[in-house]
Amino acid sequence: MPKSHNINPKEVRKPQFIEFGRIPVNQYNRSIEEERISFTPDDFVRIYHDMVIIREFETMLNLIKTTNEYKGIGYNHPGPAHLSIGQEASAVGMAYNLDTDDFIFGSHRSHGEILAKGLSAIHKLDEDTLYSIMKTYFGGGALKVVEKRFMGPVRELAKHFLLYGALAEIFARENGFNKGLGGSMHAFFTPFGIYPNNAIVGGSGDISVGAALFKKINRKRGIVVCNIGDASMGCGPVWEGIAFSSMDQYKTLWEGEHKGGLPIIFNFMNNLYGMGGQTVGETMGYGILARVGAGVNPEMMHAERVDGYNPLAVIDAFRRKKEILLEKKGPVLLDTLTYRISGHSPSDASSYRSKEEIEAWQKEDSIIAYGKMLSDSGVAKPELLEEIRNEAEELLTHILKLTIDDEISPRIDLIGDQDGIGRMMFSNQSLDKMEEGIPDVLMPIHENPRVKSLNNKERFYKDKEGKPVSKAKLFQLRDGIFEAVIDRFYKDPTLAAWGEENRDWGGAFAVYRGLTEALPYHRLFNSPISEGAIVGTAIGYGMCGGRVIAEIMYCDFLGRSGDEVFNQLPKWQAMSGNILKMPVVVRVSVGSKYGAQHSQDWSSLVAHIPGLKVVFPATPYDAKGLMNSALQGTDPVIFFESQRIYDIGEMFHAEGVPEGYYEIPLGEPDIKKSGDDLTILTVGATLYPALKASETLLREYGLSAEVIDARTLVPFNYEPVLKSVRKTGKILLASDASSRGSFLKEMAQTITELAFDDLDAPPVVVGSQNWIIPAHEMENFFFPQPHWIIDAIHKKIVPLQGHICRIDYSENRSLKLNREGV
Ligand SMILES: Cc1ncc(C[n+]2csc(CCOP(=O)(O)OP(=O)(O)O)c2C)c(N)n1
Ligand SMILES: [Mg+2]
Repeated sequence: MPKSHNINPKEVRKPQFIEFGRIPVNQYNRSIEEERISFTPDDFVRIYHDMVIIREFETMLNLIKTTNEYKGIGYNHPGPAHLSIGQEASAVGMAYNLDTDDFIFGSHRSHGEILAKGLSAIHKLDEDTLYSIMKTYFGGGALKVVEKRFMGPVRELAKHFLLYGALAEIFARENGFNKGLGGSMHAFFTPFGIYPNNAIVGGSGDISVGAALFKKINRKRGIVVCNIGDASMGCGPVWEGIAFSSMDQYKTLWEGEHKGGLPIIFNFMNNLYGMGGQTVGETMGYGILARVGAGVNPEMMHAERVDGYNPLAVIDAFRRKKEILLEKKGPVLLDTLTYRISGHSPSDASSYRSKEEIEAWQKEDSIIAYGKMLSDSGVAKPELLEEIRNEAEELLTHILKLTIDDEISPRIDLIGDQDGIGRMMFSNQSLDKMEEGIPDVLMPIHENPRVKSLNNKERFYKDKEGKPVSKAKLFQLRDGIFEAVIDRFYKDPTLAAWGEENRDWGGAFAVYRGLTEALPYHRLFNSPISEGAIVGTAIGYGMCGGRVIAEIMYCDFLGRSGDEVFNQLPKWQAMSGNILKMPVVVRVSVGSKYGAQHSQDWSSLVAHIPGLKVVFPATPYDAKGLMNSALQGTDPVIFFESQRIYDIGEMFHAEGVPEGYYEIPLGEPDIKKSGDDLTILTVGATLYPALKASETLLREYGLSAEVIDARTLVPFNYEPVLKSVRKTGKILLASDASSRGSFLKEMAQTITELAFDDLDAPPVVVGSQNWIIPAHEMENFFFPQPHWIIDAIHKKIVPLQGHICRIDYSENRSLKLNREGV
């Protein structure tokens, strides 16, 4: 179904000029007097108060880090503390107009933003809601600690709770907002709309766009603010996130209430440095960061530079920008100019900037300057401001004492419970849908053309007479995946899918053909060629509570989403202390025929990373059942599909692939052919060469091989494999991954440990060569072939009578190849 946007050559070939509009820079110039219509005296003072709390919190941390002491209280904190002393006005200004429905994401330097947003939420929530949040969060552990020692109004109590929860998180205590598993650079508290902060520079750049998508697709209230540093403008995920957030399709193709721009502000906390690199004059070339917005879209992202040293200027900007987002005219770029007086980290010797520069900014210190504005205008007497500062010191002293007391604030118990963190890696839930509701679809499922055509397909590879079914009539592996996917789209209203060529094209390999007819744009759409953001946005969408299928067109492109797949997707469930779930399935297609950069099986790389489930089906029956399980779960699943077998029919279940719903639990290997003399364990498409090898072994050498299809790499139940090995005493493992560092080696090692006494020979791994993948015509020299398996058995496991090896599996060659690094 082509889009109706015809591109007219007469139009686009016309000569013209691109005109840029003006980008405001530090245009705010109102006095306190003029602002009195927008703020009460209490509001003005609260802004001061919030800045002071943040300053004192970080001053305390700075002293703890540099002198191991604050107000005579000693403590050693070996972990990180990236302070934002100097940046308080930016944080408070940012949070002032945000509601708890508005989500903020941040960076490694986000303590100030957490506290600012928390204080803003405490001010806005009614007391009952506030108390109930504190009481129910992780069973009220943190509340009990602060409540026992403070009798006062709920909002004041909530301040104690906020400071204690944040500090306990930084000091890795169980009462921390994330059970101490996130720490300084990752801490967050979702009930106040504070979403993950990210130790990877620019990491929030695409994740936050996923949160904005979640709001838009699921009609949720609120906006998203992505707080990141100026130097993160050099990061791929930030550019990709911006591209993703500013796609034309939101305004041109999405329909009804879903039409319009994404509700997101990229708020660059522009302190002019990235560690020691100066972003103006050295490491970037934008001059004024806000300029970048000009190139992104005709609206120039409504970009603006705002003076982040004046809280009122930032509040004003956020008020105006939030309106733009609510009018569905996002995204917005804000360049919030500020300065970090503290070092990048407490060990920073500030060798990259002059003393004069720091002193000049200190002279303009926002807390002093704003305090002066309040006292000069008569809004607050200097004594009141002093009292606020003194109270902040007292409060922080109190909170510090509570937090560092091992009795009051212990760490999670890893002696009594060795697997305490391990259990948090996955949420392991089984949910039909992430939310109640009626899914947005365009037609009843039975009217879908692909669904109808699948009704007429043969669900087993042979017909009743035992003849192979033609490809045109065959229910293929790709059809199994399709059935699981479309079924879930009709069950779970939150499910959305995106990736390159996901829509009109029908998926690059025809897995999604038929979905375009079934689904509106907001549930299935083409993404930019931004593999980082394809996964990153899925992460943001998932952590907000939506289920998503992201697609990476070729496994080789996983490299482009390395940070998202290795650092973000697997970690947020545990780093949140299990507050977050991650119902994200990443479909990854493993290619062939296209050479070195389009044919790699990188399942081993992914299986190495704790926190990911890794699936690699090889049959239509398994593909459907495993996809159903992946989509029923709440954990991140990397779902590998081999392009070599997308069109294969079901060969193992004579009754064919069921039309209805069924699940195959993740982690259960499957015996595809039973045998007594030798076990062959395969991953992915290598099942088929292994089966061929097993036929030859029986025919020519009288050896009966048991062929087991791993189906899943992580998790993995070794029992069926061990049972087989106990019977056969021998095992060979085969997959298309290059053999060095392959996950098969991990499996071989585990099998050796668990079944050493039952083995007649060491487990043998047959993987692909440690080469580039050559052209299709030479692929047989790269990927495991049936005769490689037989040669390896002969040479390394059991001599086969009369067998002559074609492959040199000698020890000498193995030593030589390893010596050469091949
Ligand atoms: C991907 C990545 N590269 C490098 C680092 C090391 N690092 C931590 S903070 C930082 C500077 C970031 O500057 P900016 O984004 O402007 O934020 P700021 O520290 O100024 O708040 C660097 C290079 C990192 N954490 N992540
Ligand atoms: Mg910076």
